[in-house]
Amino acid sequence: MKKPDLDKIMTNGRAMFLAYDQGLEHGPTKDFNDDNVDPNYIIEIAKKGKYNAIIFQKGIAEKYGKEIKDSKVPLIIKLNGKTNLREGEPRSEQICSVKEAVSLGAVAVGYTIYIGSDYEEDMMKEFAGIEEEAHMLGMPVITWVYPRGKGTQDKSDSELMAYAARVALEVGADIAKIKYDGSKKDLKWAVKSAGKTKVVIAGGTKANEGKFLKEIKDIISAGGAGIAVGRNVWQSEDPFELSKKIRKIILGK
Ligand code: FBP
Repeated sequence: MKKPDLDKIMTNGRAMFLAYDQGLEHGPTKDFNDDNVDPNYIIEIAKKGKYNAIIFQKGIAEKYGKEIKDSKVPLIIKLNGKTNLREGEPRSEQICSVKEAVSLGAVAVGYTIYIGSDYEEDMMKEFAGIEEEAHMLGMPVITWVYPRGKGTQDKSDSELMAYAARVALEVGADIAKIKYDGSKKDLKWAVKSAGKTKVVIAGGTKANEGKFLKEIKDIISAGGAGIAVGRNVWQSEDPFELSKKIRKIILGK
C-alpha cells in the first residue's frame, strides 16, 4: 500500500472541491440553467476560483478531457452514481473502474455509500474493492456517506451525521463527505468521530449566501477540512466572487 497523496487535492489539510455530478443524480432540468448546464462553465469556475479539485462522472471527464487538462484543476472521478427516477431503497452502483478513472486523468476517486439502505452491504463491499485498488496506487479516496433508507428511520440527524463520518473512517476513506445538520456542536462531534479521516461538507440546494458562508465557517471551526459543493456555487449569480469568499474562509487567502 502506498500512502495516499492528499497534497494533490488539498492545501495544508484544507479542501475546496467543486462537485458537478448533479446531471446524473438529479437530471438537467431542476438544477441547471443556460450557463451551468455547460461543463465548460464549471471548469472555468473551478479554474478561476482556484478550487483544489473538480468532481465529475466519467462521461464529462472523457468528453471534456482536454478542457479539464488545460485548466490544470485536479480531477476527482465519482465511480458510482444513479438517477433519481427509480423508486425504492437507495442504491448506487459502480459505473467506472479505478483503472478507467486513472486513464482519464483522475488523481482521486469518489464513491457514495447510503448507510441504512437495504443495499448498504453491496455498496460497502463494492467500496472495499475500490479503496484497496486506489490505495495500492497511492490515490486518495473520498466517500460520500449519506444516511438514507429504511434503517435511518427514527434516528436523529445528529446521530446519523456522526455515524456517517465514523463509517468513512472505518471503511478506509481519506475524506468523508457528509451533509451538515446545521448544529455546530454536532458537526464537531462528527469531525472527532472521523478521526484521521478528513471531513468535508456537501452544500445541498441553494441557500442564501450568508447562510452558506456561515456553514463553511462552521466546518472550519469544527476542525473539518472544507467543502465539496456544487449548486450553491454554480447556481450563484456570481460564482467567481463567491469562490473568493469561500477561499478566504477555508484557505485564508
Ligand atoms: P450539492 O452541493 O449541489 O448538494 O452537491 C453535493 C452532492 O453530494 C453532489 O455531489 C451530488 O450530486 C448531490 O449532492 C446528491 O444530492 P442528493 O443525493 O441529496 O440528491
